[in-house]
Amino acid sequence: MRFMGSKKNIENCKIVLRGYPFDGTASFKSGQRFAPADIRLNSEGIETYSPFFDIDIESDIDFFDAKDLSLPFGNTEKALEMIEEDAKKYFESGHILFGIGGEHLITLPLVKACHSVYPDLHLIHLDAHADLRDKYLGEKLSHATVMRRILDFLPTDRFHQFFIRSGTKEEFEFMRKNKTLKRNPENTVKLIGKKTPVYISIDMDVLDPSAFPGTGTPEPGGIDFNTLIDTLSRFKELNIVGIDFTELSPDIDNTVISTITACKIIRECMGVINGK
Ligand SMILES: [Mn+2]
Repeated sequence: MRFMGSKKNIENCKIVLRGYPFDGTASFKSGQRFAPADIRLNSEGIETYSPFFDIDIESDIDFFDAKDLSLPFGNTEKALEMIEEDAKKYFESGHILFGIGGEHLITLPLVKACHSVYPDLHLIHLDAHADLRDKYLGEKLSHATVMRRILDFLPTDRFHQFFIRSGTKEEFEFMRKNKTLKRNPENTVKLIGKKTPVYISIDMDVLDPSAFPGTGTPEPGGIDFNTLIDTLSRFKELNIVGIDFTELSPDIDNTVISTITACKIIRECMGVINGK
């Protein structure tokens, strides 16, 4: 089964998958714009049944494939505006938006749109990189500044980072000062509670490059696949209203292992947000 291309009707589906093929600020290796198409193609290669969550995404999960949003190249601000506007209509209609990047900057308009509908939103951020620079290469809008831009409107006590292992001294000082880097997912779940709306952003380079080489800025010392799934499963009780998956750059890994891993994580994420 291909994830995307389902014939279901959007009105009957709680979850909407949407591709955002944008890599306009990728500063090292790019190609993240090709991820949604490659994920569609390779989702055929995995089972629809998840033994971990005991769900079959074909029969047990109602998700709608809204395909990709066509975005302009060379105009970052315009692309971000379009993503925000597009995402807002799904949040306003009560859907859980599952955004497929694209580079990590797409998370800024997605969280902005989500926050406009859910003002008490919390954000969980899984990544190798802190993404807390104020500017990167002179730019305020970058994959390396995305979380800092989100903190322009989201209070730091509603921001929870996991597995960060790379950043500047200033970024690590920021995380220490504001206590944004968390170690225990269960404590975060207790803190947030079961009713408060939550958005989860997953940068795939959170995985070790040995498990996920197909990404633009690989960072050694990462977690393995099972640790990621185990961590995500702890968030099952939360009221997840949005989730994104970013930074797969399929052409960097011609073994296709990274794309298949992406497909499996997306399937398991459906288990995490199932029924909410
Ligand atoms: Mn990253």
